[in-house]
Amino acid sequence: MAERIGWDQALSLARSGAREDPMRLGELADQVRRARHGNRATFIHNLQINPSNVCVRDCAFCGFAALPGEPGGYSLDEEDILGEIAASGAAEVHIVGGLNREWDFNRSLGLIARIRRAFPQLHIKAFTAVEIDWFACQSEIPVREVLESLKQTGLDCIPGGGAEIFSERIRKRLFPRKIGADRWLEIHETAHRLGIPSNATLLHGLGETPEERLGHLFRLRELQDRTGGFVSFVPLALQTGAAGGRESTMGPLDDLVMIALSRLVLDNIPHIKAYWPMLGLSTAAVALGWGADDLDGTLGLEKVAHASGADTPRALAAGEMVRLIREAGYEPQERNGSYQWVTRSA
Ligand code: V47
Repeated sequence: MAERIGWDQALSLARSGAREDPMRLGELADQVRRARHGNRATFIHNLQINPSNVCVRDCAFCGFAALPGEPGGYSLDEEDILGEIAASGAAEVHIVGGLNREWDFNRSLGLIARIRRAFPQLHIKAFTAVEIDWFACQSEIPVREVLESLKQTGLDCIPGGGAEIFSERIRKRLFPRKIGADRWLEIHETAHRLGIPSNATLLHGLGETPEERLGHLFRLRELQDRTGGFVSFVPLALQTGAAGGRESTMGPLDDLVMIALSRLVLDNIPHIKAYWPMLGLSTAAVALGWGADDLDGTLGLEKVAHASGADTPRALAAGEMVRLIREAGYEPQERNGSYQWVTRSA
């Protein structure tokens, strides 16, 4: 087996490699991706539900959230959510929302219970570490008990959101009221120890240095060495429609370099997602040759990226995902939430 990439080598790739020979970086990541996943690229028929955008945290980059009482705040009700899931026929629901006192732990747990009862086969990916922390603090229940209750009620996995960038410098400047790296990692570790798999994200474009990006990746790698609970890593490209201020150096090539670095450093996380709502369809398709092996999903009702100015479609049909993957030169494979293959009847 090839030797594991260390900090110095990763830093040299992230600094001079990315600037002087980005294609070489892409090729290295593609070799790793091909050894793991061959020519296959996967996607899932899924649906994103954002029960409420009302959030007390006020993060500078987020165009989705509204402070309590601010115009534009909304809260869905359970009947509507169940109706949306039924209408979608999705294999997976991804639930993520703001920190809203109306959506406390009991109500959120009740939502999972109702979804599980109505859709026994549905893969339920719900509540970021930020929301889990909020539930625990508001209800004065330990994180472990929050996660145990969610698991018993029907939660399958927790999404990777809320990690942003593991840098105290940037957290203090842009999201000072949100949990930091230590707490985010502690919650994921607790989930993994309870047998709840999870994903991880990194939000790039916030003015972070190559060292800060790599610091984030290496902390994830270290936790994964100990638990093995991360299934997928999702680099999120900052959308600036609402918040403004993406660095002028940011663009598709930087997005691809981020994906390549992720594939090279995170040798212990099986999947790297090219999240098309934020990357754009063309960059997401090209990213399949830079280390990514999965395009997330059809994503009906996605709101977080689009509220922050993403100009990608709101959702794609499964057929459109197949076409996108095929036209990029890969073999499309629909999957379920556990990355098992799904065969669609014509
Ligand atoms: O937590 C907020 C980010 C996340 C912006 O686990 C922004 O499978 C870019 O986590 N520009 C939610 N990003 C999305 C997310 C996710 C997406 C796809 C798959 C998975 C998974 C997880 O979006 C938030 C925050 O980190 N975000 N605002 C913005 N302006």
